[in-house]
Amino acid sequence: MGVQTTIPGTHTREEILSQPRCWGECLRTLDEKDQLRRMGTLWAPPPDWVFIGCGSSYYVALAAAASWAAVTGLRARAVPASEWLLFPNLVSAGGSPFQPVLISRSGYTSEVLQVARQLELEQNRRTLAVSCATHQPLEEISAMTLTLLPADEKSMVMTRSFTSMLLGLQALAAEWAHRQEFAAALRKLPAQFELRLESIAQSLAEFVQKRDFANYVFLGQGPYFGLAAEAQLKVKEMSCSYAQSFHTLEFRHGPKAIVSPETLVTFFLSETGLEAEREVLEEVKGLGGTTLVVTNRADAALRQAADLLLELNLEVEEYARLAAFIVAGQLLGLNTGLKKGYDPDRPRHLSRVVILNEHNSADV
Ligand code: F1P
Repeated sequence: MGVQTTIPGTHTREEILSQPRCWGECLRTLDEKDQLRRMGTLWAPPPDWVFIGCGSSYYVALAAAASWAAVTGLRARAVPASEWLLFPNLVSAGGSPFQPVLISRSGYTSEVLQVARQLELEQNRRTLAVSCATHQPLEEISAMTLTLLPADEKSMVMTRSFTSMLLGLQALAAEWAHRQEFAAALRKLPAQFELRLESIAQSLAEFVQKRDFANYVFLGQGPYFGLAAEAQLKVKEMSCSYAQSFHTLEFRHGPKAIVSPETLVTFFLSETGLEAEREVLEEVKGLGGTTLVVTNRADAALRQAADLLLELNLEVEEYARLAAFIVAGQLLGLNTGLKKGYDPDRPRHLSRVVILNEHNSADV
């Protein structure tokens, strides 16, 4: 066991708190290099978009696909790279033309590279890629790569790479659909969230110090479901706690049996589905659960039902706020891991990239 060289969680904390600055840097770089406009002129937009990744990058794909459909009006879905490899007929059923987008912070993940090679080399399909690294295999295989270098991390777990790749894909959607007002909203987000981040980080740290939980549930609908999935992964990776995610209203259909005061149920509340989601929140509170509510604006009823309320108060449209919402899940994982004596910079059992070799069954 090497000598501990830094305070546990140092890199991860710095990377989480650097996100507003990082987002601004990534978006400015894309604009200065005119990368989005060039990507937008590559080829005619096909009718169906498929976003592909693994782990956190698959959850980027979930949030990016929801954003893509909302911003462009085109069909968009997310698929784990392993599904593409093991069940190709399920994911490309119907044979209609589609645009694959491959998402990988490192550009080295074996399953993503296998899909990229199959699509580009065997099926002669042009792929788009998004990554936080350069001079890596995915960039060499894909027709064009959106590279967000300021977002790369020293840490194992993905935090600013997750939000920056989501923002990069949302900015590409705005470019592709000529949605100038949405493009402008994305560029306003960093400065607005910078003003809120410190108080959110402080509230979460204090809350985690005061309370202990046996398990964690994260709920979200629409584009927030990908964020709920990412939040449960952050808490698992950084604190080795039991965490799950569901579509908010799905929680009623059985999983709510788990609710107790030791269950922390986090709601990523949408604007679009607020009234229906609020009812689940009040039901969980009535069952004795502990609630963490992440919302853009809160009314008296939400304040009443939340054991911890994180109100973002951002002056940008709903889909432009998604990157800011997930930060609460990142900070919950970090603080919980530190409290439990783990080092979030060195999560148990994990590697920064999953490289499969000839002995791994997924190596198809
Ligand atoms: C994907 C990934 C991460 C996970 C861990 C292992 O990496 O599964 O989501 O947190 O770091 O790798 P990448 O393809 O985005 O580089």
